Formats: sequence, structure tokens, C-alpha cells
Amino acid sequence: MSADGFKSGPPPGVRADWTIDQQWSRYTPDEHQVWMTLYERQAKLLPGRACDAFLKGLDALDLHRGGIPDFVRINEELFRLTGWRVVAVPGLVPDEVFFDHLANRRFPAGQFIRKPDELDYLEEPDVFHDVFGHVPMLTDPTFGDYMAAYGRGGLRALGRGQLHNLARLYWYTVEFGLLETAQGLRIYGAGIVSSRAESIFALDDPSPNRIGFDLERVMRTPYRIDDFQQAYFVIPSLQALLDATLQDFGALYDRLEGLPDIPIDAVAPGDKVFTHGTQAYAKAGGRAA
Ligand code: HBI
Ligand code: FE
Repeated sequence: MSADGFKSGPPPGVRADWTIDQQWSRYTPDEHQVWMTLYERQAKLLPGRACDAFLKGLDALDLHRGGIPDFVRINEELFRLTGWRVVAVPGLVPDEVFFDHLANRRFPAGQFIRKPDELDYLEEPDVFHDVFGHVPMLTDPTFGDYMAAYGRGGLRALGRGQLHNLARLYWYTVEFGLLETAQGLRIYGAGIVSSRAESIFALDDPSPNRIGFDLERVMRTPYRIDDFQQAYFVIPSLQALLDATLQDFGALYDRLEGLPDIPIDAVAPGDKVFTHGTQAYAKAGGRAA
């Protein structure tokens, strides 16, 4: 078993890089309908909530046409825009495989789609979370560069045993990041934008903290994997996110080794505070409530 719990090597029928054929023609009408249901829910909700780069990417890739997108079709436009491609995988893949794909501008997307009774929450990233949630932002050149830089950083962090810090960076930006704009806070994180309830909670609810993005601060902050976040971090621009990857991570990791985590619901000295949350949702037990 490797570090992240995978048996060595991919399962039968899965290529050495853990990719599979999407076999788009084998999706059933019911599976396409799940995509359309989820798509229509989010497409109604996101104008005024998702950032411009996301909405522009959604249009550019024409993801609403006819259900689950054919990766071959969206890759033509995506590759032309930023050199990125979507590749199909059976589910979560080992960290080093994941980072190598990102470093080479290949986004691993789950080939399966959730069942009709799982519309609101599922364990593993399915094709809706990955393609609707993550891929539109990859049409933005700055964000596309950030994701490739993240992949290279992930490979380096793995080598140093620093993955847990870098996973926090991914979680609080790529999955649950907010962007400051002249019209107010907007969503760019895939985990938010692919979830109806969290698309509302992340911007409107008084419960979570909303704090200005700082690389070291994010890397010291644990995150929730099973419920809405108790903290969201706000970047001033996508360029600022890319610039953050240009610093010397080695010195940062050395500093981090001597520093304690910051409690998930805390506002820390030096934080730029957009919202000092009540944490009422988490205190009431969250999703379990
Ligand atoms: N695999 N398919 C897939 N998708 C992910 O988002 C993913 C993964 N493997 C590892 C992983 N994410 C995380 O461990 C990294 O983000 C740190
Ligand atoms: Fe994701």
C-alpha cells in the first residue's frame, strides 16, 4: 500500500497512468438526465455568485448541451484556450499520479456520475464535480498556469513529505476558494460551485469565517472534508494566486515545521477579516443536524 492507501498499481483495465476511456456512448439517458438536472440547478444559481472566469469558461465549453459532456469534444476548445485536457479516471488516483497529471496539464475527471438519490452529496468526485466544478476555470490562462504550478509543487512536496500542507492550499483555493471583486465576493472553488447548498452558504451565511488569502495562513489551517467549510479564504485576483506559487516553498515548509496549526474556526492575529463568522452552523452539528 502506498502512502495514500492505494494498492500498488492501477486496477485491471486501468492504464498505468490510471486513465481509462470515457466511453461516452455508454452513458444511459438516466445518467445524462442527472447531469442536466444538476447543470440546470447550478446554471440558475451561479450568475452573481460564480466569478466571471468560471461563467466565461462554462459558456466557452458549452457544457449544457445534451447531458454529460464528451471529453473529446470539450478538449478541442479547452486545449486551444490553455493547453489543458480532461482525462477520464475511475475515481481518486494516487497523489503522485494526480500531481503528475496536473503538472502536464491533464485534469483527471471521474468517468462516473452520481445516482439520482445522491444529487446533493457524494464521497468521491464524479464527472459533475470534476467537469462542471473544475474544468471551466481551466479555460482561464492564469488559473490554468496556477493548476500546472500546483501539480509541479505537489510532486516536490511529496518528495519532502510535506503533502498535508499543500493539500490545504488545494482545498482552500481550487476546491473552496473565494475571489474579491468590485461587485463583492465571488466563487471560484470547484467544491462550492458544484454544490447548490454550498454555493449559497459560502457567500451568504453568517456562520463561516471569510479571511484574506495568505499562503502560510492557509497551510496552517485544517479543513473539513465532510461538511461546509468553517473558513473560506479570499484572493484579491487570480494573478495573486499564481504569484503565491512563485515563492520559495522550501523556506516556507521549514518555517511551517515549527508552527502549530491554526484552529479551523479561529480568526488569527494579522488576518484580513471579511467575515468574523458565528460558527452557528458547525456548532449546531452541521450536515448531521
Ligand atoms: N484523484 N481523481 C482525483 N481527484 C482528486 O481531486 C484527487 C485525487 N487524488 C489525490 C487528491 N485529489 C488529493 O490528495 C490532492 O489534492 C492533495
Ligand atoms: Fe475536486
